[in-house]
Amino acid sequence: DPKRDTFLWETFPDDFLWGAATASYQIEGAWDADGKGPSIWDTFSHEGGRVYQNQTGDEACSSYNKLKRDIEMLQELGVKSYRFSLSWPRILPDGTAKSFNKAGVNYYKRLLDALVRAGIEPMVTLYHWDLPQDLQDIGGWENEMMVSYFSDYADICFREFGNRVKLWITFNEQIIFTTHGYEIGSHAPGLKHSGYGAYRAGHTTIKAHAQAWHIYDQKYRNKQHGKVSAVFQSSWFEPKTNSLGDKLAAKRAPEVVLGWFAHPILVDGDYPAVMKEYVANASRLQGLTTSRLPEFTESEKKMIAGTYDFLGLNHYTTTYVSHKARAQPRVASFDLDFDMELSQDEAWPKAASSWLKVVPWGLRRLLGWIKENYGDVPIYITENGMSQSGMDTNDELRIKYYQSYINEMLKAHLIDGVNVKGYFAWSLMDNFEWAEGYSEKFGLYEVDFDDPKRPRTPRDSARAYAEIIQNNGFIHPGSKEKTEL
Ligand code: PNW
Repeated sequence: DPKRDTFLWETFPDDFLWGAATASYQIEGAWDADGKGPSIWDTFSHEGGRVYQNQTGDEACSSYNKLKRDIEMLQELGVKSYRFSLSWPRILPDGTAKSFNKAGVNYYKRLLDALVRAGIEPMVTLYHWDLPQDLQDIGGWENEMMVSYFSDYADICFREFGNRVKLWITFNEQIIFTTHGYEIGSHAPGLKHSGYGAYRAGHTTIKAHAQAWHIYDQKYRNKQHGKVSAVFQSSWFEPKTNSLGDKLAAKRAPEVVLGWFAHPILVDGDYPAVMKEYVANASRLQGLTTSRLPEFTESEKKMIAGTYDFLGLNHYTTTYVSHKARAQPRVASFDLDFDMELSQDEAWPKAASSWLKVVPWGLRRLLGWIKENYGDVPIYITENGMSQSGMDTNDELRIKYYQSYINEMLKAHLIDGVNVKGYFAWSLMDNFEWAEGYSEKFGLYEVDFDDPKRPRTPRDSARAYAEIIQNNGFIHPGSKEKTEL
């Protein structure tokens, strides 16, 4: 029983890629510097009433001006890789190729050069939620035209940065930015197109991802020898009770949550059968003659299937799933389409984010599920971490979180044979946590947002993570003494 397993004192393969992650809007600041255009997050946060205490990413961690210190922190941790994202409107202020902004491109070239000098391998995300505002003004991800705008942008990034980047991510967590941005409205662009917004926006992103992968494959792979994939977000889903209904609901959950975006790309170019079935049924119940979930054409399916070189996984927590008939005749909502209800256990230790409980064994089960359903695909855990609310560098629970989640990943690798290639802690430092502003802190480094200099201080967890990296896993204190003698 993985829930009761004891700690595994073992190490990872020598080439295991240890890293830390950030995202442009969450850390860079300099929101209008050197020709940068506005993104949907600039608009959304400036609007007021959208983000905790009306905070914005205008200055954030000032990473745009603190490149040296950020790299020094990565070196202190001893990571081999840094995952960061490019701000599309910094590179193309109006989103299109004709607005090419050399100053923005040069910032990322300076960052990449500094990483090369420090011997740190970049993993670069093209889209971590900061869409150029001008593209939202014509509909954003709900508009099919984004497929070609995103492809142009990806092409430019491969051309400008590809000599230094071997690991590319097209999209970070399509499920989060499409549901929160186009369905619930809690993230930019704040639209509440309930029941169809996320499906339409998601549909576009899948095609955009596939196009970008093909551009890399056809124009750059031979010269640059890199890998391209997407990052998927998924919790682990455990049945709330032993009832058949709950077990079936828990089986459905990863098929829908992870499979919505991973299944088309990794399996057959189409949505999972169970997803098509549930959305079609709920649509019918609502009186619609066509499913709210759009369909791919046969040629689109061919274009989408197999457009990955690895799988990126963001994982934070676990939820219980129970069966509940929720689809209703009058209300259309992604949340109600799958007849499941999510909850969490009061006994699980709490982070500062309401959705985040510490449940390490869920990671091992999720990795096993991925192997069972998608085969031996190389997996990078591209985000994992936990939040606290106040300023405090003494973060014992976060140390436990990292040690136990990483240990579960180690068990998945060594005992269950899951092909895990790397791990990135979220996050290198405290940053702008979207609608929660600066109130939820995920950093290995604490950032003082009241000080204009934005000083960074290592938390105890930074030292604990550095030790895991140094040992390449877990060396029993007893055996360590012996080897040092
Ligand atoms: C991710 N969930 O979002 C994002 O990639 C980061 O930018 C963000 O800062 C980080 O996780 C912490 O929130 C998530 O509900 C949002 O399980 C929600 C969930 C998971 C990840």
